[in-house]
Amino acid sequence: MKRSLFALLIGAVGFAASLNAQTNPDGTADTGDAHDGQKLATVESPARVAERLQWWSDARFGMFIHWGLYAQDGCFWKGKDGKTEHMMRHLQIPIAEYEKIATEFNPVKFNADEWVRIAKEAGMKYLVITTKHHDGFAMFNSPSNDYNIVKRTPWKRDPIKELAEACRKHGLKLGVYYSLGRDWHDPDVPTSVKADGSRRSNTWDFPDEDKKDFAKYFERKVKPQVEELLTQYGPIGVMWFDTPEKISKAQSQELLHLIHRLQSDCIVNARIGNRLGDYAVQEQKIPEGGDPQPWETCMTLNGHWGYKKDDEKWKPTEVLIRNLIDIASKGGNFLLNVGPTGEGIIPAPSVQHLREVGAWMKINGAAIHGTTASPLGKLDWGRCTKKVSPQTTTLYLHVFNWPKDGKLIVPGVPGLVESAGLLADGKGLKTVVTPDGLVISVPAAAPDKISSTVVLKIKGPLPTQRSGAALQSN
Ligand code: FHN
Repeated sequence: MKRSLFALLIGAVGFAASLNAQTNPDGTADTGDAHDGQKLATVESPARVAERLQWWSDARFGMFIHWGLYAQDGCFWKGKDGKTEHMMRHLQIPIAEYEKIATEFNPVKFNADEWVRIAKEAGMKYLVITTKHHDGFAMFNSPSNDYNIVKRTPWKRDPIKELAEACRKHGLKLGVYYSLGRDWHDPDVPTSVKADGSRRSNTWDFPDEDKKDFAKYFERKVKPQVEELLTQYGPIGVMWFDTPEKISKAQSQELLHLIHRLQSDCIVNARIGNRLGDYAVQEQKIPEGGDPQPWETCMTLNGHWGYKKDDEKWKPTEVLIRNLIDIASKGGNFLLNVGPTGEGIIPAPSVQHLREVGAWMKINGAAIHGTTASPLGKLDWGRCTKKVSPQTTTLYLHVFNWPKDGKLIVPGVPGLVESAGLLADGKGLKTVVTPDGLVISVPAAAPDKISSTVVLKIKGPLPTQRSGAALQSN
C-alpha cells in the first residue's frame, strides 16, 4: 500500500512540475506560445540574413489573410457562435462534422487579382495567407493530403496558385502561413498545457495526449506540405509559421534546412520554433522600444483574425496609419490582417479602411517604404523614420500633433541641415538652430490631419551621436 501511495505522490509531483516546465522530446524548453520576442539564434552569417531580408525590410507593410472553413458562416456553426477562427476547438466540433463544412465551401466571388490590388493600393508590398490553420484544412492543392480545398470542396480551385499569379502580375511577394504545432485534423499533434490547464490540441476526437507522436505528424503532413508550398507556386517570399508548440529543436532545424534547400531566399519567421528564423513576431502589439532584431507586428483590423460576421469594431484609419508609422519608426514591419468571407470577399469595411490607408500612403509612402528606425529620441509631436545614403541622411518627420504656433521643434538632430520641406507639396521650410533643438517653421494648417510628413535632409551619413554634437543649419 505504502509503495503505491509513494508512487502516486511522485507521479502527481512529476505531473504538476510538467504542467509548468514542459520540455520537448529532445529536452529543449517547449516553445509553446511564448515564441515572441525570443533572441533568435544565428545559424547563418548576419550578412546573409540581411541580404534575404532586404526586400522585406524595405517593404515595411504587408497584408495578412486569415481564410478557411471557419469563414463559411463568419465563425458560426449550426447557429452557434464559434467565437473565432478557433471555432472547431471552441465548439469541440468532431472532425466528421467539421469536414462537412468543406462540402459547402464554394467561394465563387473569390478574385485573386482584386485581393492583390487591394493590398497594393494600400501600399502593401507582400501578402501572407493561411494555407493551413489549426483546423488542418489545406487551402491549397496538397497531393500528400486530400483534406484540401481542391479535393473536398465544390469550388475545386487552388487560391494559392491564383494568388501567386496575381502577386507576380502586380509585383507583390507571396508569403504562406502554416500552423506548425496545432492541427485538429491529425491524431498526432499534442500541445502545451496552458496556465489554466487547458490545451490547444484536438482533445475531443483524440483525448489521449500521451498517445500523440508529433514526429509522425511532422513526417506525414508537415514536411510534405511545406515541400508542396515551396515547389508548386514559384518563389515564396515568407514561410510564416505559427504556434510551434511541441516541435523539437532538431525538427525546427530540419524544417529550416528543407526550406532553404528548396528556396534559399525564402524568409522564415521565428515561429518555426526553438529560436530559429529570420525575424521575431509581435502579435497585436507594438513593442515600446522596438526589437533589436528584425521584427514584425501582426494585427487585426477589427477584433478577429478570421471573418467574424458579428464583429463590426473596425480600428479607425487614424490608428492604422499611426501604428504603421510607429512600427516603421522602430524599424519593424506591419502585417495588417483581413478575414475574407466564405464567398471569397474581403469585407467592405476592411476594403474602405485599407483604401484610406492607401490614400495616405500615396502621398507619404516614401516616408515608410525603404526606411529604417529613427535616430532621434522620443518626439512629443510624432515619430521619425530615416533613409541613409553616402551623401545625405533623410529624416521623415511624421507630425501627428501639428504645432499651433507654426514652430516644429526637433531635438537631437546632429549634423549639417541641408534642407527642410513638406513631403506633400515639396514646399521649402525655414530652419533655425536653438538651444531646444532645430526649429522648423511650418504652415499654420497641417497637410494631413492624421500625420503630415516634414522631410529633413542632413549632409552625409549621420555623425555618430556625440554629446553636444554641433548642430548647424543652412
Ligand atoms: O492561434 C493563432 C491565431 O488563430 C492567429 O492565427 C494568430 C495570428 O498570429 N496566431 C495564433 C495565435 O498566436
